[in-house]
Amino acid sequence: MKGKSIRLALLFAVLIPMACSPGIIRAQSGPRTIEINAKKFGFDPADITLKKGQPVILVLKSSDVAHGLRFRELNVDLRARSGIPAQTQFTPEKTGDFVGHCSVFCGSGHGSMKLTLHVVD
Ligand SMILES: [Cu+2]
Repeated sequence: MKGKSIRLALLFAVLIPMACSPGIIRAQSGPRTIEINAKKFGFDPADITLKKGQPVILVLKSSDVAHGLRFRELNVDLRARSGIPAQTQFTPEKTGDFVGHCSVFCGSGHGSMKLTLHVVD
């Protein structure tokens, strides 16, 4: 019984600091997941900085109608509907700014829906 409590205490002593340091968890748990919320007529966030060579999972969510997010240069095209997110994993291989646009016509402001990925070294 006592041994079990000590093991539990040790487990928490390791897990709690890990849970409080997102940097450590990110480094150990594979791709970084980024949630993007789309609604008429914009993306939140509208700017995301990525590291070249670091795999990411982009999750697109819509809170109103169907929206898309396409980066031609990166071969990324997501389409989400309200309540039905879409996701993709990719690894940016070159630095630069990449502008993505909504790829599903969603109304009068559709053409102004942009999201910029800044890929840095
Ligand atoms: Cu649109």
